[in-house]
Amino acid sequence: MKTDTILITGALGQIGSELAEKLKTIYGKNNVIISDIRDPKDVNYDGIYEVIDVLDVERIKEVIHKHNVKTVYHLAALLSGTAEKNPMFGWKLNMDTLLTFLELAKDKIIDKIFWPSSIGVFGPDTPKDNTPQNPIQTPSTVYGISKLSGEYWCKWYQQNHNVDVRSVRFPGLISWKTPAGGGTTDYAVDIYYKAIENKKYTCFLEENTYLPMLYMDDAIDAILKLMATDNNELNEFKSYNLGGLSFSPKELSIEIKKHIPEFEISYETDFRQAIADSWPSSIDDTEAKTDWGFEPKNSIEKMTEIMLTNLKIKLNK
Ligand code: AKB
Repeated sequence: MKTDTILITGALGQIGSELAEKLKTIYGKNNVIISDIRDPKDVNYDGIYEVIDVLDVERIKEVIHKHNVKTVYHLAALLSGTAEKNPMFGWKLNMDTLLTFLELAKDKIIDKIFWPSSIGVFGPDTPKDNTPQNPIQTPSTVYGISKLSGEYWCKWYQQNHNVDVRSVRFPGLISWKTPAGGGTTDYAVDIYYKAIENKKYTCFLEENTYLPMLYMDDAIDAILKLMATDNNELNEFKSYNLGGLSFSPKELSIEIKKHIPEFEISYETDFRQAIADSWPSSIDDTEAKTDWGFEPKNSIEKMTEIMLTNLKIKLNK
């Protein structure tokens, strides 16, 4: 009999590349199938890689059948900046593909789904500080509209078809292994690369724009904890608020200067400033803490030290 396996979509992205390594150590290399749209010859991965265009439902079914996939971490998506520039494709990619996996779970072809939502579900009318789990939500970006609609779809499939789907609202994620791509919070990753390479960085957000952020290890830990929680302990579907950190570009630059005193930051805002202005500054994640033990461990100080140490090695500096 074939063993049940895990499939990660968008696995070569910022979250997927780190999640795959972690899942491999838990479930074994042959039980974690990673997929992305990139040609295998451009992929350096120790394990099973399948090319999947997530809009191709037949190809998804083929891979699921081939490997007896039972759990899917569906990470493929366009982030806020990219979706705003390509709204129809952003909507199609973010919505159609989630519905594909929800349908597969409804039809009992797969058992369980993890799907990330985002702080993008909040909007200009949402309280900005310590944003609660269920405030007014008026997203003003294509990304936010797609994530909020996705949350409602997850809830509908859970209520009407008993689909086991779990979700968190990620804030900006910071990591050194794989660069972020297409988001509004990406400055908080780019800044470290530029600080090491050029000792200066031009930020596309204003100096006092506070946004919620989380170091990647805490994000991966959150995914694993939520997915390991017994279904009976979780009430009706909710995409859990995750906070962790809250800082501005200016605060982050001060932290970097402690390690690289010559580092200089300047500011040239672009369209992403309006997106950031519509999002919360900090998040109330009490429900994630009480329901399944979310416990972020990294401060801005610790994260900066880890980022700079590892990026210096990675960039050979
Ligand atoms: C983005 O900036 O689009 C993402 C997010 C907060 O969901 N990092």
